[in-house]
Amino acid sequence: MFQGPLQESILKRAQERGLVSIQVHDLRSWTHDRHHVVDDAPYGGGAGMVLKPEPVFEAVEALRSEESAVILLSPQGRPFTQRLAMELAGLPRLLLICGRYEGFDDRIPHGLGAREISIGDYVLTGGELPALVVLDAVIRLIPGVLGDETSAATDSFASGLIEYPQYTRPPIYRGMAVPPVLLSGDHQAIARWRRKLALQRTRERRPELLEAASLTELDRLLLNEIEAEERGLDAGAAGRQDGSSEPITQQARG
Ligand code: JFE
Repeated sequence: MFQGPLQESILKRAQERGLVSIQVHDLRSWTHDRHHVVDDAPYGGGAGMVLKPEPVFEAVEALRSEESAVILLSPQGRPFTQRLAMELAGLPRLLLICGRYEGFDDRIPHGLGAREISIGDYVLTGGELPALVVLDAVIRLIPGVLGDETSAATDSFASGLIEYPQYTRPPIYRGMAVPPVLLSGDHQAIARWRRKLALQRTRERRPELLEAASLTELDRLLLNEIEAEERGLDAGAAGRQDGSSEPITQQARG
């Protein structure tokens, strides 16, 4: 499950450049029985099996150093966010524990002082894919991993809003036009349009982000324009003052 994602593209290059070092271990190496059993039935009954504490404690004790932050991937964890990715990117060493079955003995996170992290409110079959998601989000924040031209500081969520829509050539594709303001060369008008679209999309798709964002005077003005357009007041005109256009054919908005 790990070799594919870790041996491709940016994560591969980051390792080759010595910017990060990743070791994958098999929990079964820390069992003592003939069949390398790492699961057992839950106390109290119920369906499914649970990850046993002994192999996990022995593995973590063998692998952790003073500087290791121990992380357990779990649907019951704290939400993984860009903020948490940035925090983890500042730590010297992470030890990610991936379970299987229907969960793990709760003495594992407690006894190891592990931070339980969830990558989202859906249930996967194990912690491997969540661990890869965390690795990917964290590693790309390590200085030198992305090209110098790319700044993780300008990513979605860095501003607290989701990003404005982007376009590339051709200017018209299958009847869908690139908003003319982007071809105008008017950098101030482009910046205003982008900010407005970021606000509009955030309002439509992630209103809770808009509540938490710190908005400028211009943002309030742009939101007023968006709300006026939505109410159908001044229909058309308000939307075109900023250089956006009516679509040639139906075009998804925001
Ligand atoms: C494991 C499973 C039913 C676990 C622990 C280990 N965000 C996120 N979704 N799914 C996971 C994380 C995840 C992480 C580790 C995992 C799922 N499972 C399956 C099934 C209850 C569970 O509670 C086993």
